[in-house]
Amino acid sequence: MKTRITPILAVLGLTVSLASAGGGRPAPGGGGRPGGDSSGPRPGTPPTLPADVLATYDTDGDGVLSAAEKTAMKAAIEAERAAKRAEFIAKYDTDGDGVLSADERAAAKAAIEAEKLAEITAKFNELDTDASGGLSAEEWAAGAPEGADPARVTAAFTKKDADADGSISLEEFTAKPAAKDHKRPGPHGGRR
Ligand SMILES: [Ca+2]
Ligand SMILES: [Ca+2]
Ligand SMILES: [Ca+2]
Repeated sequence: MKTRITPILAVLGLTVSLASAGGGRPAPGGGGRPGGDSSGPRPGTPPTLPADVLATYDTDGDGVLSAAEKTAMKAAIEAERAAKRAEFIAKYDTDGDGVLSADERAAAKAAIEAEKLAEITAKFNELDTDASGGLSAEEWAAGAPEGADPARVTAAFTKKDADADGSISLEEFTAKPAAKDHKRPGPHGGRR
């Protein structure tokens, strides 16, 4: 289920970046990992790059990305993002003026939410094998990923079953998980 939602989240992320792109470009090169380059002696397998990425951008085939290859990769990724952004805008730019107005953005968000809800509902119906309109603990467990820790599956069921009637309704199923991580006021203030 996680994997199904991820692409949508990616789109949502795009929405967010669109929102921030309205005023100006997002800070270039910000964030990233502290420490920069991976200087660890790890022959053959750079930890951060999947083989297909390497295959695509390691143009001289020496197995590592040179600075120039990295630059090309960044440019390619940026171009891809721009293309996706353009596609996204084109999709939701209903008045065709080339930009997303607040209304259009809201519509885009609603459409994405609706899509997400439809997907979650489909998943729910898939799990609700007896079509009772609720997920029993058994139905829930049957939908758990193979090899999942039963205790955790049960715990997740209990958590989802907000009214504790032993069945997860569609409403309970689609409800956003309650924010459970209270920020503990740690003794070591915020680090920058
Ligand atoms: Ca528009
Ligand atoms: Ca059921
Ligand atoms: Ca319930």
